[in-house]
Amino acid sequence: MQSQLPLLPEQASNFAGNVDALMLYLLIVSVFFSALITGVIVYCFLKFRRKHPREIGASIQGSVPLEAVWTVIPFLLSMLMFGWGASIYINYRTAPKDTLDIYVIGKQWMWKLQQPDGRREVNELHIPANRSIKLILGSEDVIHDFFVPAFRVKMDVIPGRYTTMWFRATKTGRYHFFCSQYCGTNHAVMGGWVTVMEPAEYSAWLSGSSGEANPAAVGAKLFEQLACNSCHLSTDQGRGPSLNGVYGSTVKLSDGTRVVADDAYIRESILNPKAKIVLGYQPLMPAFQGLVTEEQILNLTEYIKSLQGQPAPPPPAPTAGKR
Ligand code: HEC
Ligand SMILES: [Cu+2]
Repeated sequence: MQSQLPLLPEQASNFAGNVDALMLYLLIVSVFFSALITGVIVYCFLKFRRKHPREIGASIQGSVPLEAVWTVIPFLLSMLMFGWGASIYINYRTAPKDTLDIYVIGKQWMWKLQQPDGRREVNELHIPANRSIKLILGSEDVIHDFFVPAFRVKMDVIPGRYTTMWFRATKTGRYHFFCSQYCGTNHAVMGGWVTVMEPAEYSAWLSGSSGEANPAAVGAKLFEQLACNSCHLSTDQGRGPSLNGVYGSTVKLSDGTRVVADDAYIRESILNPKAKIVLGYQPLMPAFQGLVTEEQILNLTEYIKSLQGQPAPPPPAPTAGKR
């Protein structure tokens, strides 16, 4: 509705309309009450000023109905702000299940993005329209923030952990994205463009990619190179649990709690395995903190994801002894 206003960027995602409507509501409430209060101040200033030096003010006893009115109306207006804001926030924080997952890595001062099939881009993001997209964001150095004004979504990108955000682009076109967390000298130029395409166009664009290595395949190689497969076999016979189907499942931990094996859990399991010990296993996995780059973690994660319900993927290392 307000998209004609040149003040606001285009509305190009599922969130944009609702965020703008809430913003307009906040604006109207704020302007209305600012004007009302200023008006009353000026009015009272003129009306009740002391007209001659001996004047004594009338004694006012208060009014219950008046107080009820100015308590209940602002209460309802602010609860509407809260409820409406919370519902947008919850929707934004809970990504639907069938998302297209794209990895985004921020570093001073560029964005590296990777499509699910492995195609990489720098400062460019191609996505299909009307498809739920989930960005999984990580940083190689300092805090950045991924912001697409036309989609009304942004998320901090923090070193040492993953953050995620999701949206559905509703209109094809090209939209600017920015780093919106000051991150050093070239912060201002740390941005790029999202290109939203028709799904068919997007598939064509993807298939035109120049045979870059698929992240799951790179991850499979790493899995051997780092000797992960000496403990993680395709069956539960190894020293570590089988990773088949672990991604997205609920893992029971030795302290009795449960955790959903998402990207953040896999990442932590690799970097700092002692943080959460799988029930029934010894804490003997070495920490890979400092030994693997963000990109390698991402590849390993993709590989582990690809193990969903497959019978026997990792080649068991011949040396894997039982204990
Ligand atoms: C010395 C044996 C050993 C090696 C090498 C090893 N792990 Fe592990 N891993 C374990 C054990 C034991 C556990 C279960 C106990 C725990 O949670 O720490 C585990 C747990 C995990 C989990 C959590 C699994 C679950 O079911 O929740 C992941 C993910 C994982 N390892 C990935 C890796 C990756 C990737 C590598 C290679 C970079 C690797 N591991 C190397 C022994 C090992
Ligand atoms: Cu930045």
